[in-house]
Amino acid sequence: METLINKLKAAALKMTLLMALAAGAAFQGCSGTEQGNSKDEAVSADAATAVYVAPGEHDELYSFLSGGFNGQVSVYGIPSGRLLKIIPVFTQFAENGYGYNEESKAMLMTSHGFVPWDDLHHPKLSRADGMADGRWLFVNGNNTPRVARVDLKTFETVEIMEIPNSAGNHCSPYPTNNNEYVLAGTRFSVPLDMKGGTQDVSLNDYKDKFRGSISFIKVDKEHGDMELDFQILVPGFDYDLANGGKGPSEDWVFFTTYNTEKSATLKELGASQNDRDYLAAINWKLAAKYAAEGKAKEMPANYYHNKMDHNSHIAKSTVKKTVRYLLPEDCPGMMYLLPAPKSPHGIDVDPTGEYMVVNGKLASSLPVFAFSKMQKAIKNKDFDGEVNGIPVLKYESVLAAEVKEPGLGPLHTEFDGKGNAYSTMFVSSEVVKWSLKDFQVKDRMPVYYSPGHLMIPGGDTREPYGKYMVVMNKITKDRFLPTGPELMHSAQLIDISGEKMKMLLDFPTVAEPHYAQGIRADLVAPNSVKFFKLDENTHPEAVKSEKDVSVTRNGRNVKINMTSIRSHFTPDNIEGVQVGDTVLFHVTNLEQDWDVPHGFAIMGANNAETLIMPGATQTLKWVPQQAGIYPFYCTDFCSALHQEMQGYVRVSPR
Ligand code: CUK
Ligand code: CUA
Repeated sequence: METLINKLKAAALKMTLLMALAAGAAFQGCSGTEQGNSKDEAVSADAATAVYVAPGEHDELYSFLSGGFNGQVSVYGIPSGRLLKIIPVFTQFAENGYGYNEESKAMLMTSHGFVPWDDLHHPKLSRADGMADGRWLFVNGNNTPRVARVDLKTFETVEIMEIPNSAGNHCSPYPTNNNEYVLAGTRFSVPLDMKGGTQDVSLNDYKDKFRGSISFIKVDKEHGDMELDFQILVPGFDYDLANGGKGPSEDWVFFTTYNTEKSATLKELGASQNDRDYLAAINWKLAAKYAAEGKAKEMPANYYHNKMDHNSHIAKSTVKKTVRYLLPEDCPGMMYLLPAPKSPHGIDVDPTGEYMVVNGKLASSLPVFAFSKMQKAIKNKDFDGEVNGIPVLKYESVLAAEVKEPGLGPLHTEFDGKGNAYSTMFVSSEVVKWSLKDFQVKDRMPVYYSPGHLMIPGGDTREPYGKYMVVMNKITKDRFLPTGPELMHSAQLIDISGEKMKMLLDFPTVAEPHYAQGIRADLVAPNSVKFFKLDENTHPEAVKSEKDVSVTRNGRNVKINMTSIRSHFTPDNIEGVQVGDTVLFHVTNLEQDWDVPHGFAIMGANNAETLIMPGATQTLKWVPQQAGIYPFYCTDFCSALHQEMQGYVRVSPR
């Protein structure tokens, strides 16, 4: 009887959670905050001082927030919340011509053609010895599976690699503790027969013919260049999120999974078939060993790898035609499944590497697995069946503890390095602080509203910087002045240095942030490039002196190799262009000084504008349609004579 009541209670709670998750915003009332009452009693009295960075002063930390469906990364100073830069990654960006000028277009090429949009969720800083090293930022493109690398010397996207055998590159990218690999897992499983090519497979064959993939991307130690080494073709679940181990667990990476029923429709999520899904544990070091020892086979593939050259600043695409793969059933000891609450979201490993927190968004408790127990269970073969030859470990044998009543809808957890964990509760709209010592809840802080990820700078590393926490909310309601039907997305800064959390600041974000990374400013700022050296510019169309400029015709193509320097273009009067010519303006910015880009824009061009960094060369392509005089000008205010930085092209009838 007792158990029946408990079961009913559990079922009722699950329904409430499901309804709440589905209702989303409508459920906000449960945060206990009246809508429209944006004054928050939890705001610390000294909040203003804590976030005040005086004019001319610099922030203590950089934070890199994903832009979600705008395909960009935005950079904020912490604690001020000041927006410092927007870095376009999977999107064209008019501000600096990325994806518009001829040099950068190849960055956005894929096997599906030019795809200048993606859904960017997870920035991850490169690592050295388990700590963020401030060299590169890896990010995922969810929609057309891609992994990109941003160079933090220039804050530019320098590499984008498409991921084959993937659809919805969500549990991605995860650098191992010394960037040995960046791992990328597919969300949707895909039809695979290991022969490659497009497959016309019925969705009725989902169970038998679909598989997921975990990609192992090698990273060059010195330059960061990526290379897809091999993939593990895993059972056909949906893979949601991942995180790597540390210390004792550093050879492992963990993935949350759902749809372990392997069904092509999730419509019956409420009437769940399986009560549990899995946490997949993969020994990446062993996988690399298997691959190196010849266990990996090769299959046809078709994916683009785009790189921006350091010196010419020209992006080039290489099309790759094969990929190596491992099957877990052939690789004993490489992969295990740990039973997890149904449809878990984030998986987060604590700084010591002992605890794996599974954020079961539908569960009423937060299970914490112990790595030492996992190892013991593997050793003792404490198995509870298998899936596709992969052993399933017994829940009780790997469980360290369940955090009781943490809140509703746990999504993500980070750590402060002082023995505490902080979890976001999407439904009850709060951050909950709990202890890794006794697994008891210690504090709660309402946030506005429905938090997704949270980020403590270094909170995913060996040694977090446990002073601040940034919480990224899914819904903004009432925090800022209204801006039409859609409000700015929002993040909140919370002081976590004391026993109680203190609310410090709201700041609007550029589109929807999912995850973020934070790092001490002194690990990035000193390496920031001030300008590109003109004598290292290897662009084939660069002109390094005004006396070398030229206008050359070759059939219907006209090439204009020109220069810009405060405050003129050379040449600035251009004749000899005819209607229908393909005109390439190769503009070299001769400046050798910090922060002196020049813009170049010409009337009527559809890729109308670009911005050329000092020392670099960029190309704008133009096919004039009408005869006439076309002014061009510099778009970036560069000196008192900026307005005079202009010229004309005469386009004659043909
Ligand atoms: S996900 Cu968005 S809140 Cu794509 Cu990391 Cu969890
Ligand atoms: Cu150059 Cu304005």
